[in-house]
Amino acid sequence: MVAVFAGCGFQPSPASGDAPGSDAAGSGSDTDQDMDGVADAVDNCPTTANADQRNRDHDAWGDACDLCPHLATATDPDLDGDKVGDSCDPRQGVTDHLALFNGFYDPASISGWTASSGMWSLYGNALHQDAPNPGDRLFASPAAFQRVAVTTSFVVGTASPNRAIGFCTGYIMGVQQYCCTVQDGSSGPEVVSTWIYPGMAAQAKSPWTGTFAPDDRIQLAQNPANGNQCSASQGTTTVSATGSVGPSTVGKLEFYTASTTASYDYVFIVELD
Ligand SMILES: [Ca+2]
Ligand SMILES: [Ca+2]
Ligand SMILES: [Ca+2]
Ligand SMILES: [Ca+2]
Repeated sequence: MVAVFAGCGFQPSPASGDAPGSDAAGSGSDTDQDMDGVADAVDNCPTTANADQRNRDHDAWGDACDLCPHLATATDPDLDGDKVGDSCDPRQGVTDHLALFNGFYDPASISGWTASSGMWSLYGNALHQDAPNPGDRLFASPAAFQRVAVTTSFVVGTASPNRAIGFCTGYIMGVQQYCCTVQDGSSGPEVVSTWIYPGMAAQAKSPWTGTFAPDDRIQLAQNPANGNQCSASQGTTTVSATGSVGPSTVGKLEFYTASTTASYDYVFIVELD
């Protein structure tokens, strides 16, 4: 069964001005600067219209003005001034831009995403892959991206032998994609792998020292600026596998599961200018 989502996309625009919940004298009106219907005193983005007040990481900043919307931070320093916070900036000191953040709140928030196989659905503020078939995929083409660094987080549902969870960036089926996954080693231990599709040619594998079992939460990140590095993090443990080449052109993002189910929390995409 295939689920196709429709609705409006979401593009955050980091704000300047008063911090959420504050209203410095002379910096704006005392009511509703961004006229989004939420008074400044309680608006988590006082100068960015965000009537929904969505705030994935539950910090002081709403998604629409949070420089790292997936990482709860007390402050969001941004030393290179590219509006991607230091704690999530794939290239410190280089100007890039936040291309997309999607918190998977509801169907309307993933416009343009298409399930090509399996059953994907949104509920409970997460994107769920509920049918553990080999090669279940959900495609997105939110823009004609060039090189992108992608971060996502997922919770493992069920896991069977020959399992994998991850994502690929690149062009659609049959054309080269660069993938970042956690998977079993088929005949060995779990691995973090960066690889190219088609051909399944692994560029690099690293033993995954975490676990890959139901209820595990894993953050997965691909960074082409660092030789197409794939990193998997679980708590304070991070394992990386770095290939020799990175994507030169990408127009698609594909979530991918094989013989497992998962619920994805968000996707965070920085385009490398
Ligand atoms: Ca407001
Ligand atoms: Ca606002
Ligand atoms: Ca936030
Ligand atoms: Ca930055």
